[in-house]
Amino acid sequence: MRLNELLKYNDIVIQCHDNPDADALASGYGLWWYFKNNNKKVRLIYRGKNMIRKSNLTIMLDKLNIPVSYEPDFADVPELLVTVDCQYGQRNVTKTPAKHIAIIDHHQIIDDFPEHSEVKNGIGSASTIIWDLLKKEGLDVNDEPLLATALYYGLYTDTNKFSEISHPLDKDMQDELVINRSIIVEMSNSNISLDELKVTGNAILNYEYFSDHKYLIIKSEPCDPNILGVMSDFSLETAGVDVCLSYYISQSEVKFSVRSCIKEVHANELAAFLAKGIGGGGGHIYKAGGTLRPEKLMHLFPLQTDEQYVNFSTNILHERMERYFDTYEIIYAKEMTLDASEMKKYSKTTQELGYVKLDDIFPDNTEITIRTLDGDMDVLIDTTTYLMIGLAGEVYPITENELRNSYKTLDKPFDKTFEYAPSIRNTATGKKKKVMSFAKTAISVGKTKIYAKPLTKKVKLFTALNEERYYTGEIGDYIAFREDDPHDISIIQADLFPILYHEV
Ligand SMILES: [Mn+2]
Repeated sequence: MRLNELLKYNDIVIQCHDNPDADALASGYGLWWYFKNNNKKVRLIYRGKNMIRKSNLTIMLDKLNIPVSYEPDFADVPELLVTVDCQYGQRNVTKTPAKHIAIIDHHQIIDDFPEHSEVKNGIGSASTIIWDLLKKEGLDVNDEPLLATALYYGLYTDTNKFSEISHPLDKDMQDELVINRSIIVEMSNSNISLDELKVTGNAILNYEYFSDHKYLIIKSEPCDPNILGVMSDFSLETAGVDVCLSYYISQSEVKFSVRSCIKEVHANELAAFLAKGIGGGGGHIYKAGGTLRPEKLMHLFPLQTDEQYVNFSTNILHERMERYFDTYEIIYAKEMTLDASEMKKYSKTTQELGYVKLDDIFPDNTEITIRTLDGDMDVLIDTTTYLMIGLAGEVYPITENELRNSYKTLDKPFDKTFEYAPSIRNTATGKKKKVMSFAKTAISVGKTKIYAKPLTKKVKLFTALNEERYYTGEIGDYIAFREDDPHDISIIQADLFPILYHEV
């Protein structure tokens, strides 16, 4: 959806979810600003039983001039109603009748969409979606410093102080916003009330420890989701604790936060596992979080009473935590080899990839950050380093020698579109360039053969080159090693394998 599609309406109401959080307020504010600039009659409201009381939010309303009003008894029927950070008809947003409905949200899709909607599941905050939509209309929110600060705080609070960010668009916004830092500091230091401090203490007191896999489960009363991160960060410092899950169950959702301090467990992967099919989860290697949706849980189990809902949610988290550690096998490629007798021999199929000469983009010796859908990567530019761009937009550095040995390079541009086009930022100056405009085509000519087989169990692979960070292979993906080097083990995605290799 483009925001300008909504300009055909004149009487517009933007509604946050009940008990609005910083992200709902910030994204609503961004949208309000857009309509105001376009001379529309626009109101920003929230409804429900409770007026905003949390100290960080009252500071936010006051210092950032958020033009929101509390309208528990709202009776007008606007021409257009936009719900932000929530979806019309869901139980966390009081129903407001309107002639037309739009929704802008970053939560799991559960219902049919109204005529106008922008719902992006993998994004860290609704603020990011608004920021992106405003950008597409050619607007720069940095022209309005208080708005920029609000959007930043929306993402900050929705991702546990940025620690649970996983989408590159979130990182782009975090980098590009010019904010009032002292207001952010003030808000984030009024985040916990004295009551919540007690909630934190009580939750930690009642931890459950599972010694077989050294993890801790902490159940809290419903609280600000950020407090879950506080609990698990603190508890992870305990000796003998490698992984920590903290969670609460509220009417509208189950929120959880995951921490890991061992290289064999990536918190983001565990979070995705816990929420698979019943919500969403993600973040970073060490810190991650997620949500389970009651509507999704109900598909698995008919939840009639609140007690059933609470018990079922509790059980499913416990059961998945326990099961997680049995779902995979760990391979340390430096010390291990695979049994070739169960594998078939393949050779690489000729294909077109992209390559980029890095010192075409920034001068020799520049430190850069390459941003892709899979994450950020820091690289120091030198005259012999190239970047390869794979079929799915994945990016990896390669030396000039490797490039010459395995590929035939052409002068032809490599023009492909990906969900998120990789970008390169000069780490020191912040100057950003699009990778694709420098990319040319390379044709693979590799003659090396591999042995490969599809995985029947999930694998965590520490390659010989990267002993610190594992690659995950799901069931159906291929595990392979090079005929000329049995320790050069790799994983190839199920959908890419038939494109990249053919049996010999
Ligand atoms: Mn949100």
